[in-house]
Amino acid sequence: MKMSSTKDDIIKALLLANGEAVSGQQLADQLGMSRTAIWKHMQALQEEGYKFETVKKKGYVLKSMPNLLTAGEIQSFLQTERFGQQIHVFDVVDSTQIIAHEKARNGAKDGTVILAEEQTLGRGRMTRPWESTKNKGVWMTVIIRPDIPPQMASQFTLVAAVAVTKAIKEMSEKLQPEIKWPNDILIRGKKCTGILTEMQSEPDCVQALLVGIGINVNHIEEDFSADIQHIATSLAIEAGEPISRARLIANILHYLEQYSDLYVTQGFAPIKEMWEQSSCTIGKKVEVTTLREVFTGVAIGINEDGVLQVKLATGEVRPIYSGDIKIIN
Ligand code: BT5
Repeated sequence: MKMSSTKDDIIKALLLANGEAVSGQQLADQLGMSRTAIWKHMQALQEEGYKFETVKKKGYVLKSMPNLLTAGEIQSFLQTERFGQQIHVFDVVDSTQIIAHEKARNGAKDGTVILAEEQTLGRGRMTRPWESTKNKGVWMTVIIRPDIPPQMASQFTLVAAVAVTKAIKEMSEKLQPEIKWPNDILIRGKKCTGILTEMQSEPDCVQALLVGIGINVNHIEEDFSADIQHIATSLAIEAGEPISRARLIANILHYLEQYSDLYVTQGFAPIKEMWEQSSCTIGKKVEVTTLREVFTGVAIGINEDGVLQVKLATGEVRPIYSGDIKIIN
């Protein structure tokens, strides 16, 4: 992991000071340690690429940060009660889903976040690979412990899609994300986000949901492999400017907490409405690929369980529980 929590707390305090100097003594009092200990942490932070100005008799002002994710920076933007109170940031992992499964089994709290700068075995649905370029994206798993039966878990993908769409929209007016059923977020027809929900459960109750969110944030086109260049895009490409990953993550956690709670207390109806408003699927002719067959029809909506309804030429309406769709027009 990249940072100890004391260093995170120092960065958070300096960020919250908004350009004003914070003295070594203030930091020492706030964190319950000696000024010498604070000074040592400041040295270590400088070695990691943080730049400070020292204002005489006043203290430290944070001038710039390395372009790396830190729990402290994310937490300085957080407006949540539970989500993101615990954030673990790794340099390289196989998959944040694997780490999250381990942490969940060991009792990680509701809203714990696992983030990595790079994944070597990032995964999509049905063990498809998920390309996770170093330092460019948000590769994150959120451990959620909702009080729901296992059959309500799959709707969490849609809850997360609504939360991420809302958070992305707030990063720049130029970003107009749309949801493609069930788990893709597209901008101008190209995929910028994929969501993967996994679960640990007893027969009648969910122990933990592992909501994996992969977002291409600051990629330029060459950062994508030839395999996906024609289907993938990043927020920076679409907005025409770099996007702060830390702000985006804090924003996502805000809406994810809010909409998870909404779903648990009020059921799927309010989520369904928001999902349909952001969807680019409804009313479109689609080609549906399930494990068993491929067919075309018109996507007419999702039902109260989040199951896609596709109307065939014969007039029959078929429920699609899982699978992939391609929008034809
Ligand atoms: C998804 O699967 O879209 C779910 C992706 C979830 C990734 C997150 S990252 C954090 C967490 N840790 C993980 O290991 N996973 C989660 P699916 O609908 O099956 O789409 C997979 C397909 O998307 C691949 O077959 C490629 O065609 C395409 N793809 C792969 N990497 C991509 C990328 N970076 N951007 C856009 N498309 C990509």
